[in-house]
Amino acid sequence: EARLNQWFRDSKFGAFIHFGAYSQLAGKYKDRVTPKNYAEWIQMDLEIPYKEYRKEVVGQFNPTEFDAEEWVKLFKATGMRHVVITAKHHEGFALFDSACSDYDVMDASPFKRDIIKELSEACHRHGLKFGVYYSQAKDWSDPDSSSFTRKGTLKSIHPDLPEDYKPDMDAYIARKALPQIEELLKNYQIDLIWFDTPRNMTRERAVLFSDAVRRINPDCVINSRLYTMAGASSKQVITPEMLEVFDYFSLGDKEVPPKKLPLTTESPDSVSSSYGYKAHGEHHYHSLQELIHRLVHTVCAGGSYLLNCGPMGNGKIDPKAVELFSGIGDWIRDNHES
Ligand code: JFZ
Repeated sequence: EARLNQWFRDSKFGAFIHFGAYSQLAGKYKDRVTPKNYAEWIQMDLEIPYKEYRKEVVGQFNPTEFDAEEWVKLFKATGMRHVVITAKHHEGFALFDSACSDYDVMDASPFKRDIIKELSEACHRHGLKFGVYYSQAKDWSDPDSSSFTRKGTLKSIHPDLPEDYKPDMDAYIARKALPQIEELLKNYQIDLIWFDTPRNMTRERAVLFSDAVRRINPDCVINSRLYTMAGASSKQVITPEMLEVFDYFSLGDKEVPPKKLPLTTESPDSVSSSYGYKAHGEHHYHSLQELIHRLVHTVCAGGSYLLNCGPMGNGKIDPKAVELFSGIGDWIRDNHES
């Protein structure tokens, strides 16, 4: 019997894309290099105030060489069958045309092209399934989101707030996260939604999202990070109530799906030590051999492998990532029995 997520279980190999205003910084902002691995975390790790980031980074986001056709041809040649792109990462800037927030590609950046529209259409034209990553709890542009975990960061990123400001996560969800999920599901053909880092997500909050997704698009696949990082951490257990909410588990980086899980499992990974494009500071690419090993390891354990590349600020995928993707595609073709 075919299940809701049959296509996903058959896919086994997808492209993950971390693309946002941070991509153009590549790990460095005004001579300051991000101290951590992930280049997409630069605003938080360097504590760049929201107003400054909006003006200096989002206001400069102009990936004029972005070509959805070219990306999709590379993903197909790599042997990938689905694509998941960051529609909104923790920085809060949306790569699609959003009516409920002006912190989006149409209103806050000079680019003014709907990246989610162009990429989703190119994917469907070429027979690839299309999914969006959406950071439902963390949003550094919104003081009410569940973002400011490190002491002092609410104050440094939003300096105009009163000293005793108390974030109201439900207000953020009602005002932005939930309406944007509804917009994405209504305005684009979305096969999968990849929630992430569910800080302070309660069951009630998670159900708001899953109900909205199911109402608009009953067949959409939903990942476990809507509600829990169980699976990503071996210490957490999976309870039956979690199973109602989503369809599959996103495991931690480099993990093999545990055999006992009843659900479809997936391992996100990146071609390098960062998800967002990085050219400064601590950074290394994995070898082709290592990536093929991880792909085989994950798929042979029954899971799906979601391999990330972070396109550059101009919209091109960097040559090293292209080389690694192409190498994987060659390896799959060489080993395919037809
Ligand atoms: C999260 C994000 O914070 C990060 O920027 C990126 O989008 C990544 C795919 O997801 O980071 C995580 C979350 C969980 C693990 C690793 C990175 N984990 O459990 O191993």
